[in-house]
Amino acid sequence: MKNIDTYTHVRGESLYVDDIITRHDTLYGVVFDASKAHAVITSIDYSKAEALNGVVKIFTHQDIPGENQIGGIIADEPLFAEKEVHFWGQPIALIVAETELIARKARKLIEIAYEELPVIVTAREAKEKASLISPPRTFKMGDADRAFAACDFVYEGETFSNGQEHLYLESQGCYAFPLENGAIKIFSSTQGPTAVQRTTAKVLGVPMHKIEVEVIRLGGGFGGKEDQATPWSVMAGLAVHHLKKPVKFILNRHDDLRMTGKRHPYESSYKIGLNKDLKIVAYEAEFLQNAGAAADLSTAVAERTLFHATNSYFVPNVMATVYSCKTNLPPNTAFRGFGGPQGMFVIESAIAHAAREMQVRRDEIQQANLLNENDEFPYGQIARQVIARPSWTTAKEKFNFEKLREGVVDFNHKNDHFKKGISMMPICFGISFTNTPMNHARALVHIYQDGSVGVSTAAVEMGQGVNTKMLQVAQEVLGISANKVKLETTNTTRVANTSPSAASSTADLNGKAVEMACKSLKSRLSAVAASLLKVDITAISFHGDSVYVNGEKSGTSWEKVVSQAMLERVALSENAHYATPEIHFDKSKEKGHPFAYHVYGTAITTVTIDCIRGTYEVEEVKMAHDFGASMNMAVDVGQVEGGLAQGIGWMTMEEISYNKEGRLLSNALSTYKVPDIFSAPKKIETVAVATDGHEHAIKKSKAVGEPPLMYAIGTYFAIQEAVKSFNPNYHLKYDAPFTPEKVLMALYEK
Ligand code: LUZ
Ligand code: MOS
Repeated sequence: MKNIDTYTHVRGESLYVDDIITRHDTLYGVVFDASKAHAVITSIDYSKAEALNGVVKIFTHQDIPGENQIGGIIADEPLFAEKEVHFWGQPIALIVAETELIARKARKLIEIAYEELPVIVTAREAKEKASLISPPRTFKMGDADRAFAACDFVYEGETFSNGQEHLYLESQGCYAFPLENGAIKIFSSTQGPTAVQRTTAKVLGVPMHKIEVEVIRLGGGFGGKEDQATPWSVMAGLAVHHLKKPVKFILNRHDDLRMTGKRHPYESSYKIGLNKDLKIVAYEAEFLQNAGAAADLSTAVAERTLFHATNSYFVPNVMATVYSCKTNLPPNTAFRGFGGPQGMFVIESAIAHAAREMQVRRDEIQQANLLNENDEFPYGQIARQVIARPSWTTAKEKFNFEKLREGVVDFNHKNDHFKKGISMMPICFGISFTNTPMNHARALVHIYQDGSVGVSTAAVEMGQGVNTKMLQVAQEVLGISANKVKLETTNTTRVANTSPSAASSTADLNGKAVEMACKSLKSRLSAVAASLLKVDITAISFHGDSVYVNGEKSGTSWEKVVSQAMLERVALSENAHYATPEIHFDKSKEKGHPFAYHVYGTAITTVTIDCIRGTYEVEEVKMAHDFGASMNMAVDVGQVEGGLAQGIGWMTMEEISYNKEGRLLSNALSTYKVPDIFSAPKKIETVAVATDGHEHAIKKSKAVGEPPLMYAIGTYFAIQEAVKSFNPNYHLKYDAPFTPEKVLMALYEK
């Protein structure tokens, strides 16, 4: 089935926040933000800005009736700075004016003076100064120290992976307007409607029922709107609360780039111990996460780094520690993979290091250590229905890895100025929010009296196709055609207390709830049909808008049964709640069973570098992916290819840069390069690994949002292979992104 949004997307008719028809008296907001990364505010003078014709009011922390606090996990983040600022771009005030242009002009008229404080930009510096968001955490299995002592080979090294800008096409924004009796409705571009509702209520000091949040769809989220869509909506809510007028507030790209957090940069170190048989016996890693100036989701991201520290490998002795380091950058946040990619990059680096020293191929070490059934993860979960080896073998055989590799070797013999590199990259990603209490969702399904159906869930459509999957679930359970089902907007008054659409879990959690609601409705309608047709209820089924009796089509339609149900006063609405079974985690022991299941896969990447220029092309990426029993290959392959492209950006070209004063230098698309059609692989091939899927996945169709991003880690090592074959003196570095500039330096390194 095609994504149900394709028709309105290509016609430009899909609605986003900025497309909502505005009321005639709508006002516009612009943020006034800090122009120092760490400083005491010694004075602010708003008088000139306030005097500008068309400026309605400038809101600061003094206008907050409730709490000036928006921290989700740790209460360490004010909505508006009070006496001090902690990052460049930190909101200080919201200017509300008759037009956005006037508000922008007013911003330039605000006079502020600072007394500067020392700025911390890197995680290492923060750790040295004991500037931490929370105490470090360690996952431990076996006895790494003892194991290292007995290893044939032990290597140590350091790695860096940079942050990444989400660059959702639709920047952050909202439209808020007053309802009656002090209630406020906010249209928000958020992955987390409940977070917006809860935080707005807290800041305004009103009950949550006064705040209604509605999400039509997002022009991309990628984690950047899991937590960081909230402040803008809260600010608009605050203005509506005081002014009793609608306020529209959409960040322009410059403001968005400067003020919002990104993927966390990580400075890490590793120690890997192997035996002659290539088995990894011990692994130790220390991750320094650059959290920025407030916690945001950093502690959860850090936790996922530990969960994925050993990627798709079984290592019997592990010690992995993560520090969430507090720096003076915008608070870094969720980004597709959520700390997992950062963790996996480190063990892949350690393997590359070991392979070079031991004079074996990377893939030989990788293959020797892939997870097997019943292996234990360092966090205590026993690996079941493991697809690590099947995906590896499928990739190797289907894509004829040995032949590809020989082709690369042959090419490199024959060419001096171009070199090729090839890599294998297995992935293993845990599905569920690592925070067990978040793994639940609800659905509200109405069957209208004409037989058409409306489905509301907590799922936010952000281009990933979740609405299409929800529609498929409803349609298949009820046995009706797709055009009878409509996916409603995501709204906190219809589906309350939602977890954000995140963690690759949205289709599973919400799909299971839709399935439960539709099953209940179907059983009620089956009873109606049975009495209508005077047969036993067990004989009834629904297919293609018709009632079937013992598998034979009857003359009775779906519509007829629904209208009969109305006459008999049978409830045609159902609300269902789903919570993932089995999962648990004990943070005091750092052991448990946090994931419903894991998603596996293996990618083969080939690159060609131009050894005169340092430029390169990703020739082809071939992936054997564990879709389970995919319910929609078009949507799922779209996620695989999109995730891969986004990961390639992170690994090769996207270079976030802050100066020593904590000012973002890569603050526009002229200074921050994202992948375009020319940097995408020339050829992408995806095959499904033959598996049955998992019962905790919706219709056994496994989660697909985040895992494929990590295939792109293979690109880094393919480039590294190519560099090595040109320059045998190149000393391996693990410093992502591997930009053409760094490639050039590596090619001519002595
Ligand atoms: N968000 C979150 C996530 O709150 N918890 C998670 O475990 C997670 N994982 C991936 C992406 N977003
Ligand atoms: Mo996410 S990184 O699943 O919001």
